[in-house]
Amino acid sequence: MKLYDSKAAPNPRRTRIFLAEKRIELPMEQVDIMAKQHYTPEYTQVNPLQRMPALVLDDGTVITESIAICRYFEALQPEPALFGRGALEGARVEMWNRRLELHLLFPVSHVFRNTHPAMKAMEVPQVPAWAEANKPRILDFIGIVDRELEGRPFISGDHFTVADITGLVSLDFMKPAKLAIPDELKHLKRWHADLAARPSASA
Ligand SMILES: N[C@@H](CCC(=O)N[C@@H](CS)C(=O)NCC(=O)O)C(=O)O
Repeated sequence: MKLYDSKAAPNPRRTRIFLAEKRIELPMEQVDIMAKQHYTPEYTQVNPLQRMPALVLDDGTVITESIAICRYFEALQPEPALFGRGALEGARVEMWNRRLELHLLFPVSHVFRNTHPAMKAMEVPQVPAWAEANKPRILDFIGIVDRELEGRPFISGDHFTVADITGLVSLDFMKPAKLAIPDELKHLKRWHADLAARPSASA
């Protein structure tokens, strides 16, 4: 089994944090995005979409999509439960993970990819106006998340889950996208700091 990883990129980081929380160690191979290693014929054969992460099983089966890889390991090693326990908790985790992906991780990614000079060769064409259109949506959404977090430690309830991982990675990704978290979002800042202090955050 081998995980194709890219150290600086947010989606592979979601998978690495998940594995660290489960204390699962895997052989990893770095794919350097800036050196465009993911466009090589060798990697394109692994993932024709030329994206990371990608997990290759011993029989050659390839699993891509960071959350699909996380789900695979959740099924292999259910503890600690990171997708929730039971119908309601599972639904809440799925709801928050999707909300955080759709309304935070993807918009922040649009801002980064459409403004950062290093992404020019990978985001063709770069559309700065699309980055601008996403900025107010991000602020609106993190305001909602801030209000939700009042009175609960984690985004889907009392337990740390994969939704918190998506939250942490998205909020950290705001920095290279040159987006600031407003100071008045106290609950969001407390959540962010707590998640960043977990040992898995440095995975
Ligand atoms: N939805 C995919 C997204 C994968 C993805 O876009 N990965 C980025 C790194 S965060 C990538 O490989 N980018 C290469 C490129 O844009 O050329 C997932 O969750 O794994």
